[in-house]
Amino acid sequence: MNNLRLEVENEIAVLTISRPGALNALNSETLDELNTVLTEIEARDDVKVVILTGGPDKKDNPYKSFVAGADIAEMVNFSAAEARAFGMRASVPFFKLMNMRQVTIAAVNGFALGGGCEIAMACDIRIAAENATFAQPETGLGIIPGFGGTQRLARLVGMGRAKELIFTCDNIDANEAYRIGLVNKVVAKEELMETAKAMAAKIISKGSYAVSVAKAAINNGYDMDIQNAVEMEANLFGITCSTHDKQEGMSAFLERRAANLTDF
Ligand code: CO8
Repeated sequence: MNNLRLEVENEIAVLTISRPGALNALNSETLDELNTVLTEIEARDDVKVVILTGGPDKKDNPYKSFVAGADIAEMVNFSAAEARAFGMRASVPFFKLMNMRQVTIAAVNGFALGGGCEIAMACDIRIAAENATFAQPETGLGIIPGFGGTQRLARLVGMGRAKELIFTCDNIDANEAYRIGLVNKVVAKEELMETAKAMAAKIISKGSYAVSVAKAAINNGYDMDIQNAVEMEANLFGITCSTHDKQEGMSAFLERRAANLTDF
């Protein structure tokens, strides 16, 4: 991989987008590498949580940029057909981040602009360093957010705030992103990775299969009517009741001992 680094430790995969000369902007090669590596990770039983972050810039500053958007130099001469294909090239790995059985956490270590904000929004959870900056600057470039931003931002922060951010291209800081519900947590930049890893470890300590089924229930039910969504939840609840972990988890509670949850 030219633009991604993968490190796996303690069932946590840290996936770092690394294009130091372009503040980790997403080009076609990076999107293809992302798709390949997420497909590989999804098949691994030794990875329960994926933390996505950005590598240092060319001056080796680790807190400059998460992802400064889609690669403008690549997009500048796109035809309509090429632009659509580029959008779909991102859509596939972004949906993997959203729907893969592993939990995905964006550790936002600086600029999360345009496609950078959009890839963070495709993750299950976002933790921001206090210096992080979020924006959807696309309309200022004469385009619209095309990696899911018009849809995921409205779902996360509500339609009014999403419209304001997309129409004005305003930058917002990490605390404002937290206030409007765009990020789950804001921490000192030096504590970003340890906070993300601590949250990952807490999630891994729960029933991993149950967590992945809960993720599917939340994702699948979100756009359904409440009646069908709750019925779908009941079906998935039934499936979790057929597992080793359910027997072990409930028995351990009744026997006043720690549970040994192993399903994934
Ligand atoms: N694409 C390509 N190169 C970039 C990008 C980018 N998005 N962002 C930064 N770079 C490059 C710069 O060109 C520069 O390269 P070089 O050193 O060779 O000149 C290098 O990274 C460093 O950047 P700066 O010198 O500009 O660094 P500053 O600290 O002065 O500024 C900023 C940092 C504010 C982040 C500035 O770089 C900036 O504004 N970047 C662009 C941000 C932006 O507009 N992002 C949105 C892009 S559009 C998008 O993401 C659309 C997504 C959906 C596409 C759907 C297609 C179908």
